Amino acid sequence: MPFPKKPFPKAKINRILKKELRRDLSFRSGKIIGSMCSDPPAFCARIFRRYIEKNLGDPGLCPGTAEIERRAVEMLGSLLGNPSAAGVFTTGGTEANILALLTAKKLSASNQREVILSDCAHFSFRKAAEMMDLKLIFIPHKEDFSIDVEAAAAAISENTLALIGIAGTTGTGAVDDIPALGALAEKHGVYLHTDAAFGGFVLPFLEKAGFPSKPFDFSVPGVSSVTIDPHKMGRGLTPGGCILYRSAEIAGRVAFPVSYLSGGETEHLTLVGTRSGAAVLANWAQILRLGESGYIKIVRKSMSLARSLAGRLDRIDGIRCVKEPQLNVVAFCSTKIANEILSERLRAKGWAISFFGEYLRIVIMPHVTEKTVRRFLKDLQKITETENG
Ligand code: 0PR
Repeated sequence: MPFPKKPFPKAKINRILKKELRRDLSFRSGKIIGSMCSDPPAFCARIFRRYIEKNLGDPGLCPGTAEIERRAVEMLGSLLGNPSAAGVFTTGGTEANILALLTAKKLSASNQREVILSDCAHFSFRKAAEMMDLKLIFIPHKEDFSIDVEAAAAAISENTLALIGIAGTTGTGAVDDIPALGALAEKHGVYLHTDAAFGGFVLPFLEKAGFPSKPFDFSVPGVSSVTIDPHKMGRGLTPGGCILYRSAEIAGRVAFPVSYLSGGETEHLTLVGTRSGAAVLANWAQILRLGESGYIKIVRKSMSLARSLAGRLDRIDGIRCVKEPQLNVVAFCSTKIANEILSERLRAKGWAISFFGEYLRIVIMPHVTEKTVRRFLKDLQKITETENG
């Protein structure tokens, strides 16, 4: 499509969109079961639309929006065991994780370059490593898919820049032993970042929802920063990530000064410049709308369905869950045919499912219902019966 010489009529633009976007999946279709995002709630979406012009890249233009962001950060800090945490909303977990490593780098006195992390870590750390020329030391996971802490301890050296703990891995929802990593971080004086992009809005509510939880946040000594994403289990909308630092002093190390904007001297804590204030307002509003009791309800429903799905998967001949769901992530594999074939067959039936090589992943997000799960299991059963002969 060449650059348009003259304006297109609105109707024509809408026709193109309608035609092309027909192929896109919607959360309402009930076919998206491998995503960590969900349909934006109506109230949250309305706020986003109403305040769409807000740009937090120039906070002097919107001091009110900037104030709401400060309150949102404080609220998330108190959820994560540290009301005096400092931080900023980001475009998502990727930007937050990159910022965490940038912060560690800025804090390091010498030229340390090695980052120790689980081989289940999200690929955002690989992006960070490429950008900052860091060396990632991948530690094998244990049978429960959490990091082998002893192996992590053995990898620490004078070149270690940071340790990463994951509170809810992308593939299986496993939670690393953050207290053990925290003890290592304190002993060796190393920066520890918790990636709770997914688990940040699940773990704090698990016990009250009737499921076991694990410490992962600022309540753990040694944790310097935490990624937590409102656009995942925060039930908010995209773009909605957040990075929180234990103190304003740590956050200050990544503050980039800008002098000429409308409000005078200001600083950016993000990688991006111009950024959506509407997304921050909408995600803040969504947290207020739900409150603790709302999140407990979501977590209870998602966890119950995840556990029940895991039980039903295990009863299918030729299918095995690779882990009992610790969070609302269900990972399973085929014991008879190649996982790749299974994933192809499921995708051919319209299921948007994630494939990790050794296993397939379903995320029980709020839009995933019992009805969807039943439909999925029926298709899976049919495929395994046909393929297994
Ligand atoms: N950390 C963890 C533990 C993650 O699982 C993810 C993304 C990130 C960081 C990065 O977050 P952003 O994608 O917000 O930058 N996890 C999902 C995944 O890779 C992201 C996702 C979301 C993928 C929706 C697909 C999808 O439809 O599976």
